[in-house]
Amino acid sequence: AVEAWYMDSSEEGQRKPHRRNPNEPVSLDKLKRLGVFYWKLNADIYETDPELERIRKEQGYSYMDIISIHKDTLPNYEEKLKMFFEEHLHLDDEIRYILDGQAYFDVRCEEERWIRIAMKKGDMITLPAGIYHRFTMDETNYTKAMRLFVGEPVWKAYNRPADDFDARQKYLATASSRA
Ligand code: KMT
Ligand code: NI
Repeated sequence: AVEAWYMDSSEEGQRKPHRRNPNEPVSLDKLKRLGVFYWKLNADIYETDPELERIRKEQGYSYMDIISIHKDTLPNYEEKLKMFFEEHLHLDDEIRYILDGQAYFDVRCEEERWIRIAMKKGDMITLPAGIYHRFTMDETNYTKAMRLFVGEPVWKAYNRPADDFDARQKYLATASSRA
């Protein structure tokens, strides 16, 4: 399964793991209660994978594209990474499937602590609409990810504070009912 942990409080070096000492792991169950869902797939066969097909059908993930994040492949690399690492939310779910390489997704828990989720090849995750989160490369500086979306994609990110959106209020209401 995917590994997640509460982050330490240091702001230095976003690509470092930032584990606490001792490490404070976060379970998949805890992630579920925050509305974060996880699947493990075989990324070697993503082009023909019936399991991926099934998830896409069930969840209505009609749209998909593939983004390769590396300084030589992504236009405006540094600028984009800076944007991705700003704490933000979206009005729709953010669905990512790591096809190669690795990276971190950080999500805020209900107590405002950062949880770091170490995403590796074969890991697929959905972050619910309205959850505050951010993204960073790790020290390997390479990842290739499938981006999925229900219907026409909307990539717009709202940096914190963005508490007045319906999506945020709905998220807070459902997260507290799951707790
Ligand atoms: C986002 O909105 O946080 C992102 O799109 C992260 C980069 S996609 C691997
Ligand atoms: Ni995002």
